[in-house]
Amino acid sequence: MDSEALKKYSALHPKPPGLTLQYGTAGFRTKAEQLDHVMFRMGLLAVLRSKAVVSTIGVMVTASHNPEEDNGVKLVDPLGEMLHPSWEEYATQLANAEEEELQKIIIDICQKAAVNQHKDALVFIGRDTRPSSEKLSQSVIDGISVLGGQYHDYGLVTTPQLHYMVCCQNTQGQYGKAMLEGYYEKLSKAFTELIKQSPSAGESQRHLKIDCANGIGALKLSEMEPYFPKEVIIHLFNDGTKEKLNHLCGADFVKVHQKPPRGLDMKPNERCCSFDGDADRIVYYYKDATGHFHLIDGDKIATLISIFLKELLAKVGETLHMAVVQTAYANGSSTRYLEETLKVPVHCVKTGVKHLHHKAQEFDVGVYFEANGHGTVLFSKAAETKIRQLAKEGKDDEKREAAKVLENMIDLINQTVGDAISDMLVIEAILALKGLTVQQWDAIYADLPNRLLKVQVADRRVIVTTDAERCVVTPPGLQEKIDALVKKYKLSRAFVRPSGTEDVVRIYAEADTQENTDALAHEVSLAVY
Ligand code: 16G
Ligand code: ZN
Repeated sequence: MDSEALKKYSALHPKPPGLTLQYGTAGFRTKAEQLDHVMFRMGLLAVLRSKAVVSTIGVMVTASHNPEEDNGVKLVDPLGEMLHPSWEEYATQLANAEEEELQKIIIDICQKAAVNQHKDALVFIGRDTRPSSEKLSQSVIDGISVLGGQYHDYGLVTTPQLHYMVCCQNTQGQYGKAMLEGYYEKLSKAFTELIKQSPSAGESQRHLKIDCANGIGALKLSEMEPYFPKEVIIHLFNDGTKEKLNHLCGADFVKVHQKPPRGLDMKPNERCCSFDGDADRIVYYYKDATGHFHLIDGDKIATLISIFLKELLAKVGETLHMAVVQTAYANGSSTRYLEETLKVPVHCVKTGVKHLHHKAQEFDVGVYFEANGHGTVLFSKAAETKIRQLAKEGKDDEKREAAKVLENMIDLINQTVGDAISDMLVIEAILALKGLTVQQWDAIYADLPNRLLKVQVADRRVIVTTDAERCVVTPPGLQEKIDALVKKYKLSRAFVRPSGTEDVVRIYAEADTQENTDALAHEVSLAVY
């Protein structure tokens, strides 16, 4: 390490005095003007991580669904997963180190994590469309360069595209080519194959309206559109040319407010969807003939995908175990439908993609979705090999055809992380193959009314939870109060948890009617104060 160069460059990216930040569920996220030093230092950390695991590491500059003025950064591990939890602490230490401690902290990390300084380092960088992202990604590059790392800057990409590139690079192309064209070609080839087999193939056009949250999704969908089969027509709204990123639009806005985004003109029964600002989340919705808005969230997406995959797995007849992973926010009706009607095991884990992804890896086929629309499907290596083999050599026609559909699904799904573009194509293919309208999909089960509230408390860390955040351990007595409130209502459930991204405590409630749900959420919020 060239300590003079480190000092010199670090001084160009000074840490605001007194500022401390934490590598949270989604990396660092705050006002963009506070992040320059964090970006430089995450460039340093990416080099150390790359040397430690002797693989390419990703750095994504984005603040997802946050307001345009915010920004953030997260590291992507070799197979496209989130940074390993054991390194989150190093990220936090490095980000908060005072200028003069920086070198010592780097040496400490190298020792603790057995980083071999002599290894090469390669870092892939991507960024979203925020005005601050370009300059901040230059600061990441400064950090990488000062420690002698190599980098490839993909420029503007969706978060899941960067995860995909990192995975391709580290699997020597087995997952695909580490290039945007490679991503577009792989996904659209699988999609086209699937659409070809739908009962209405070639007969009618399929239209979909997409709210791109004024973010990166619009750019990347425009690039990909020429690859789509001609019967699929997408209409892009909120493409970022007129309005601000995530402002009154996008998947988070639609889910939280349970209403349509601004800037998308919706006719009755038209199928519409919203991406979030970095295109790793998606929700669908439509307006019925009476003008009533229907949200189809991550839980209903998981259900649709599970129904489809379960049928195919039954047809191929191998013992491949499928499970669904959800969080406490999953609507009770979705869990009941999956367990009781579809008879698929459901597991509940803590909020945050890394927890869902980790759990889903335990199964042959692991479907995971957060209610907010972030999710994907993971196929074990063994399941994938079996399916590809059956698709090639299966004796019986029905079995082989089912295996071929599954094989295309495997190629269409971005298994590294939830991906709005990939999820959208998966959903469109399933709806086409099953001949389902958006209303029929919505009618698979009826959501229980639900309410999400947040309250500001003096210190959200006093609330400690267990049982995948469904039960409060401290402060003592709070869980008993919640239990007593929940008992007053039918089909009710409620929980509280400290947010991992904001300084608030979140409250979730569901019950038989919206009125009861709102009353329950309100009563629980009073108990939290
Ligand atoms: C982050 C998570 C998201 C989770 C949300 C919860 C990732 C990539 N993102 O955005 O999955 O739903 O945090 O936020 O893990 P909260 O802790 O503030 O409720
Ligand atoms: Zn996002």
